[in-house]
Amino acid sequence: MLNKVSDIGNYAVECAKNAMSEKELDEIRVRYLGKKGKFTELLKSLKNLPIEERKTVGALANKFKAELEKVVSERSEKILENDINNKLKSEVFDISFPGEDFGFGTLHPVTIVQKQIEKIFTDMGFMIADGPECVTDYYCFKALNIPENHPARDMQDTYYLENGQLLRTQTSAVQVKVMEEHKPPLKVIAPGRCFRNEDLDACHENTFFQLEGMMIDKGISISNLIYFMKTLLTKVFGRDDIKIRLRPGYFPFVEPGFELDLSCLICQGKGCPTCKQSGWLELLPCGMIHPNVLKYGDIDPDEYSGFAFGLGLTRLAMMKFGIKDIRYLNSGDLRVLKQIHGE
Ligand code: FA5
Repeated sequence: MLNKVSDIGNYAVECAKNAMSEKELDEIRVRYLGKKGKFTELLKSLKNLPIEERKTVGALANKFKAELEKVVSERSEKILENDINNKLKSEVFDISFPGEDFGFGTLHPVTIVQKQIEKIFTDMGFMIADGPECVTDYYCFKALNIPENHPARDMQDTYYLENGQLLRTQTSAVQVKVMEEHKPPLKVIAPGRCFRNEDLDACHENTFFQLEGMMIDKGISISNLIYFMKTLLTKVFGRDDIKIRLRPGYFPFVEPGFELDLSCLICQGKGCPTCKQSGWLELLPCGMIHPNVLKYGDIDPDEYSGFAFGLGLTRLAMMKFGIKDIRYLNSGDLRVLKQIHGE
């Protein structure tokens, strides 16, 4: 009986030592150590042996059982280690391989031009003001010398809100607010989004950007206005051969008022859908601030004068980047927007 136990034990231990996989080890576990395994059966059959033999055979069987358990557990660890090493060897990790493309974004064309103009004006000592997009009638119209029922209100189709306010139709809505908070000498620009209930076409959107500018001090004249407008356009386009025309323009908040048009850079002034075949694009209305507006801002018009302008920022971005239709800019179509980069 002792020989039988030794043979089974040695064979089982040898099998466990040579097992090549977890599956093979499991089979050995079940065959020798399981509920119906050979060692379990052997220990059960001890009761049929004489007492002396029962002790020696039992001790030997328990010794092999313990040894087998130990060998199975050690072999299991070794098999796991081999598996990991083999996997590491087969999975080559190339640290020079290019990473995954996360698709970095770019600045929106209007933002690119806005930042450029902010730099131009802050370099000349202007500050940047910010105003809300929802404003009261007072700041958007009344304080700009446009009383209720004034026909000039029809020039801009306004979105009115249920709370009695409105979506600003022009960045000029910041003018009097700034005058209330800062006193001359005053040099300020205020870029921002405007809203008008427009019929859309290649150069009209219902949501677009303007950039307001204002300078108030003693003795400010039209010469100052023309100097800053010229500097603005020359620096934005990086050349001084841009063709412009200045003509009288009516805005109740300036006197005199001008329309500054840009020769269309899409068709070089020949006429195209972007400029409605006229060869010119309305871009930069401006003028000398009306004395009534200064009074609304609590600034004495007998002591101070100033100029103001309302640049069509979205249209300027179109001209700078050769974008033929304004509707591309709000379309969210990344195929269009990704083609445009800043300097
Ligand atoms: C105004 O909004 C005046 N507040 C400008 C101003 C400011 C005049 C200070 C005098 C002194 P206008 O409605 O013309 O003016 O708009 C100014 C510019 O905004 C236009 O020349 C044009 O370039 C741009 N613009 C106006 N409406 C739209 C629109 N629907 N879509 C895109 N750009 C527009």
